[in-house]
Amino acid sequence: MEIRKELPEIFDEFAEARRNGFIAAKNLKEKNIPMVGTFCTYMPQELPLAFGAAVVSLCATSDETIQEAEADLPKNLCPLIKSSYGFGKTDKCPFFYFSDIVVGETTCDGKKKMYEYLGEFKDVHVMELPNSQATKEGFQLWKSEIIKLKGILENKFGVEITEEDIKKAIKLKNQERLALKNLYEIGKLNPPAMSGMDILKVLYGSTFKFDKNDTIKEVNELADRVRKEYEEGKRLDPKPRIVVTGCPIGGVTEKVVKAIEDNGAYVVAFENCMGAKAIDRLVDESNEDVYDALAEKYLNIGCSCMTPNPNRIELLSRMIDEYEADGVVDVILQACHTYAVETLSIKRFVNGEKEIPYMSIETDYSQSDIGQLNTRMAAFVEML
Ligand code: BJ8
Repeated sequence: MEIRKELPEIFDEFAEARRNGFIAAKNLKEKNIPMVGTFCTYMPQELPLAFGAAVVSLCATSDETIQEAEADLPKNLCPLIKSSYGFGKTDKCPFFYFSDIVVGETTCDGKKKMYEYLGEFKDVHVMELPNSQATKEGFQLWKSEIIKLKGILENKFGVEITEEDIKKAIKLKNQERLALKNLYEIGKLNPPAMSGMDILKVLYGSTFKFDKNDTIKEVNELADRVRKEYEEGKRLDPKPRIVVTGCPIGGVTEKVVKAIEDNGAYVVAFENCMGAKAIDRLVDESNEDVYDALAEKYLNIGCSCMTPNPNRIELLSRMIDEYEADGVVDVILQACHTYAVETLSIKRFVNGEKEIPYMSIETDYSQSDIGQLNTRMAAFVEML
C-alpha cells in the first residue's frame, strides 16, 4: 500500500476561495447581481438563487473584531456572534459590505438579539423559526415565513420569483449538495483517502464560490480524482477515526481539527453545520408545493435550538456507523448554551448506545487554549 503524503494542491485552491471570493463578490456587484448575506443553515438559499442572486455566509471566523464588538455586546457571548457583529460594525468584512440584505432567523437568543443591533446599520430581515419540529403549527409557521421571505426579496429587488424559478433553484442546490456529499463521503473509506482538514477546505471553500454550476463540476471532479487515486493505492495511514459534532467550527478549525489530526487521529466526518447537518437532507423535488418542500427540508435541520432535537441524534447515529467512528468530539463555542446543555444527551447516546468514547470541548476564537486543547486531544486519542 502506498501511503499518501502529498495531497492534491486543489484542496488549497478551495481553501483560497474565501480570499478570492472578495474579488468574485466585487465582480458580482459590478454586474449588479444582488447579494444576500446569511448567518445560518436554516436560511432557504433557493429563494435568492431563484432570481439569480448570490448567497454568502457572514459567520465570521476570527477574533480580529471581537474587542470592538464587546463595546456593544456582552463579553460572555458566543464568539461567532461577537465576531460576526464586529466585522459588520467595523466594515472589515467585504461580504457583509456587499450584502444588499442580511437574512437572519430566530435561532439562539444571542443571535436574534444581535440582529436587532445589526439592523441599525444594515437592511436585516429576521425569519421567525419555530422552536420545535414536531408540531403542525410549527411547520405552518415556517412555511409562511418562507413565503414571507419571498415577498421581502421581491419587494427589495423589484423582481418576481415564480414557482418555476424556485423549482430550478431547488434542482441546482440539490446538485450542489450531492456533489459535496460525493466528496465528504470519501471519509467513509477505511483507511482514509484524505484528512479532515482537506475535507473541510472543500466544504468551507465551496460556500465562497458563487457559480454553482462550476462548483458542482469542480467538486465532483475532485472527488472522482481522490477515489481513483485511492484505488491506485494512495491512502493515508490507518488511525483512530473521529466524527466531529456541535457548533459551527469555521473559527476554531485550526485549533480543533488540527489538534485532533496532529495528535494521532483523523476527522473522517463533520456532523455540524459546515458538513452533513446542512447537506445530508435534500429538498424533495417531487413535491409540487415548493414551499412545503423547502419548509420540510429546512425545518428538519438538527440544530440544538430545536426542542426536542431528535434529528441531530439520528444523523449522528448514522454517521458513527457509516464512517466507522472510534470516537466523537463535540465542539462547543464559549457561551453557546443550547449546544452546551445538549452535551449530556449526546454523551449519553455516544457512550451508551454507540459504546464509543465521547469528548466535549468548549473553546473560543482566541489562541489562548491551544496548548490545553492539544493535551486533552492527545489523551483522548490515546484512549481510542
Ligand atoms: S443551524 S448551529 S448555523 S443556529 S450563534 S447556536 S454557536 S450561541 S451557529 Fe448555528 Fe444555524 Fe444552528 Fe447551524 Fe451557539 Fe453561537 Fe448561537 Fe451558534
